[in-house]
Amino acid sequence: MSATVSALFRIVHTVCSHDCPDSCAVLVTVNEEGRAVKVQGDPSQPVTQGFLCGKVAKYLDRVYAPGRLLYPLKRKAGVAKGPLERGREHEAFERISWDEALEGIAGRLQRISDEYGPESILPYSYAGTIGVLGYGSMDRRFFHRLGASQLDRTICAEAGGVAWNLVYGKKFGTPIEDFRLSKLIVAWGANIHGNNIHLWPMVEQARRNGARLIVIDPYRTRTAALADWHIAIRPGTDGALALGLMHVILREGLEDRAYIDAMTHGFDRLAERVRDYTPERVAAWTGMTAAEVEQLAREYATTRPTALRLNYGMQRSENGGTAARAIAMLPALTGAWKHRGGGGQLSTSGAFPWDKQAVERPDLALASPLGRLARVVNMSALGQALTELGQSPDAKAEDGPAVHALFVYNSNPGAVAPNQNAVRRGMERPDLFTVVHDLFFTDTTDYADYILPATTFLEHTDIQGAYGHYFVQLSQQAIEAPGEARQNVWLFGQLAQRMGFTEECFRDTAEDIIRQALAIGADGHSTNAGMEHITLEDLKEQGHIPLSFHRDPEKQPFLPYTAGPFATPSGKIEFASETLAAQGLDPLPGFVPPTESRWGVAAKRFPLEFLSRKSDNYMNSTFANLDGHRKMEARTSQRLEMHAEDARARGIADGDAVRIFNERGSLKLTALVNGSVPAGVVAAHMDWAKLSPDGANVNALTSERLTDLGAAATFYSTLVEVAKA
Ligand SMILES: Nc1nc2c(c(=O)[nH]1)N[C@H]1C(S)=C(S)[C@@H](COP(=O)(O)OP(=O)(O)OC[C@H]3O[C@@H](n4cnc5c(=O)[nH]c(N)nc54)[C@H](O)[C@@H]3O)O[C@H]1N2
Ligand SMILES: Nc1nc2c(c(=O)[nH]1)N[C@H]1C(S)=C(S)[C@@H](COP(=O)(O)OP(=O)(O)OC[C@H]3O[C@@H](n4cnc5c(=O)[nH]c(N)nc54)[C@H](O)[C@@H]3O)O[C@H]1N2
Ligand code: SF4
Ligand SMILES: [Mo]
Repeated sequence: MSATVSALFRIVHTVCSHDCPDSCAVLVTVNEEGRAVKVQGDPSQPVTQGFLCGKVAKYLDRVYAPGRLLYPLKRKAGVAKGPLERGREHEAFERISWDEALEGIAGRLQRISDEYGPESILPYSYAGTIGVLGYGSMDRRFFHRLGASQLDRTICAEAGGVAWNLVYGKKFGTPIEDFRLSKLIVAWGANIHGNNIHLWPMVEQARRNGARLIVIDPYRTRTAALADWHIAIRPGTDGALALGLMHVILREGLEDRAYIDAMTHGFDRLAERVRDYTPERVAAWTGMTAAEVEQLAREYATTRPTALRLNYGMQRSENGGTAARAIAMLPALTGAWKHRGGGGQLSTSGAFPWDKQAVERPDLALASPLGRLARVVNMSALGQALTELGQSPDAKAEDGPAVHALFVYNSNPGAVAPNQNAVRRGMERPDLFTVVHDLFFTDTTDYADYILPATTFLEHTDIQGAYGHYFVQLSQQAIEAPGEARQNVWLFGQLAQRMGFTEECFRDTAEDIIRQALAIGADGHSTNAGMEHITLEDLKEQGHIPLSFHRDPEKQPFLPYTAGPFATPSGKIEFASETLAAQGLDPLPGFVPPTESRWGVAAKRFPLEFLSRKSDNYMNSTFANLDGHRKMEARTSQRLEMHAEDARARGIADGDAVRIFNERGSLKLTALVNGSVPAGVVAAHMDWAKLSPDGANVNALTSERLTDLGAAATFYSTLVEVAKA
């Protein structure tokens, strides 16, 4: 909707496209000169409830930031790739026209494809925008048709996602609005205040009605500090705790037999397995007492309704997949799903069945020089992909060619990818052709041959679901893009045409692709399951429309996983997985401590467990370049949070300069002894490498080791040592 408020102002419905479960409905006020003058949360959207987080409340600082990239840029001849001083990046580049940029890039990609095969081109992208179009549409079509390597997007949620789907088949969860009805909320590896702020009013309302909040997080977040019980569990031991809770629940007969019999598969084997996980053993791993494990189990199993907010924090460990899988089984064991306000939420993304085939067109791979879908490269091992893959003399033929072109968009791997030093060695290769599409100079653009200017969600049209709620939302363009900034859809459509791809789909507009994503039928309604009541016209009018099962929650509350069959092989909720067994893996959850943990061999040299956490006032690396956001983050920015005992043992006092290091890298930070971490654990927040004292950020220390399920990144399984600098 673009309602006219007065002759002078328009209000436009947009959606915050940052990688956040809340996907807020944002109203943008635009003045008669076409300038956005205000952003506010839509009061009519039941999750947004009229407010935005601190990061996006200041969004016009980003939209109108003086540093916005406005024109295509090309690296000047003879300027080597590598870190550039902030504010002087433009000196390494020259301004060119879009025409020159598109010609130059298309020509080079063609030559690389001809010489090394199209799989030597690696697109690298993640969730700079989670709009359906921005996240993966024309770009996918382009890279499929080109025959470029496919990117396995594992950097965030794959371990937990695969785990959840092994148990339940599809990612649904307790509606966020229903958490207000809970009597016990367990935030498990979920930083609600920092990362999921729109859940907080629901938590507060539940607590006013007598609910308790338990937070399981090694770090004392603001959410943890406000909880009734903060369990500062040791990193990477959540799987053990979940198995211990099951042990107590079954020992004391607190499970829901009727639910288990009707809905689940493999219960007897699970029951046998958890017999080994006594509270005493679990206490030794987790750092809790046996009595605490028992207390948590009893409270969890006897309170109705009980909801888990399981977020992605606890699955960024080597054993994070199995941990998430074990935790996901808890509400199935106690039948918590049966009660409104009970159950749990990891993600709601499974509820949005966009027509991905139409949007991404994987069939175009058949028209590529390969004639098939290309190889898959794991984004969580980018360092290896750029420095090793296909490069050693004894590289295996089936690995495919070395990477010769890297096309980055929606992502800042120079800051967010693990094992930063390897990533940089790769991106420094003079023979690697690198294109970056972004809104600012970043840690990654310092390595680019071409930089292309991108748009904010105020400047383009997109459609969005959410991974934390059940609303379909249309984001309408509110203002003109500044300079020559262009939307992802436009960029990849243009490039396709320059490459001579004649398929009609490369001429689709954003609105065409929105219709395809909704699979609009002859009568104007979506034909996607759960979206049949939705038309594009209604979306334009209303901005947000709930999925069908969530239209009238008071009369017809949505209770996930209360009616089968489920989308698992057995049609039941799976405690035991034959899928895993067929892969030679343990069909049941079990606990193995991470190799990079206090139990691992490397702990002799690097005895501290390192949490390289997100910043509450940035979005991963986004916003870290803005002064206002930096000010909000000042308290913990460039600090290493330590326990007093660990500091004392190393002769370190609060405020001292320290060096933190392991075999992969090192950085300088300032010690902050503030009670936020237990002994044996240190923590620091992610910032831009180029804005950090010695030009590296926390990912100089993290590894490319992958999780047990989902082949995802293991940011929170990292060992380090710290010394006074
Ligand atoms: N402000 C802000 N909001 C964000 C983001 C941001 O960067 N800033 N990022 C967005 C993105 S990309 C995502 S994926 C979501 C993620 O949101 P969350 O899932 O909440 O992810 P994290 O912040 O990685 O981790 C949550 C908590 O898990 C804790 N943790 C670490 N290791 C362990 C462990 O072994 N066990 C347990 N129990 N807890 C552990 C961390 O200390 C952290 O406080 O947030 C999104 N929202
Ligand atoms: N140590 C450590 N590392 C982590 C994490 C952690 O907790 N600790 N978290 C991990 C997680 S969960 C995630 S999801 C990843 C996130 O990694 P990324 O997805 O790379 O996230 P951002 O750092 O936000 O970078 C997104 C970039 O996309 C750009 N962008 C925004 N909108 C658009 C657009 O429309 N078009 C284009 N072309 N660009 C756009 C932004 O300006 C920004 O530079 O980081 C991971 N890295
Ligand atoms: S980052 Fe999250 S909380 Fe903030 S405005 Fe966007 S969707 Fe809402
Ligand atoms: Mo993420």
